[in-house]
Amino acid sequence: MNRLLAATLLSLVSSPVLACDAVQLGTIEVEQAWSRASIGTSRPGVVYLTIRNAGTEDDALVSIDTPISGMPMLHETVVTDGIASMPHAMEVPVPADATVALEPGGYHGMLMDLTQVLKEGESFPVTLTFRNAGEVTVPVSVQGVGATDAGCSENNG
Ligand SMILES: [Cu+2]
Repeated sequence: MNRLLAATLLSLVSSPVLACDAVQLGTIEVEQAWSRASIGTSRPGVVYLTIRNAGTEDDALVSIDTPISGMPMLHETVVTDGIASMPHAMEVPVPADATVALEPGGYHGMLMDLTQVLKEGESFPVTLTFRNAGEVTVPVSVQGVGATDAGCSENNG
């Protein structure tokens, strides 16, 4: 797989999906950002991604933003006595020298009030704000309705 430079982000609106490629922000690396196609705009969309903190200081993802949602939020799926709920997460801890995944069944970005239908094969930008590292915008690739991962080949483990 070709790893494209983060500089190609400058053209992310019109470029093909680059979500499998890592985006660097200091010692933070974000990769495999993906979402699912939506039936319409009445139900919230999701964002999943992987964050690596190669640094020696703990950080945290404190908010997400995207033009395709009127109210993007961080959620955590919690199962208590067999019943799943999705409380609002104030932040997602990203400890030093650790990899944290926003993934089905765990932390995720929830995109309330979608402003457009999410179509498979398209992508949209999401801006992540970290407490220490600051902001970075990554392209999120829209997978099929039943997708369970980013559809990237995991060859750089
Ligand atoms: Cu949620």
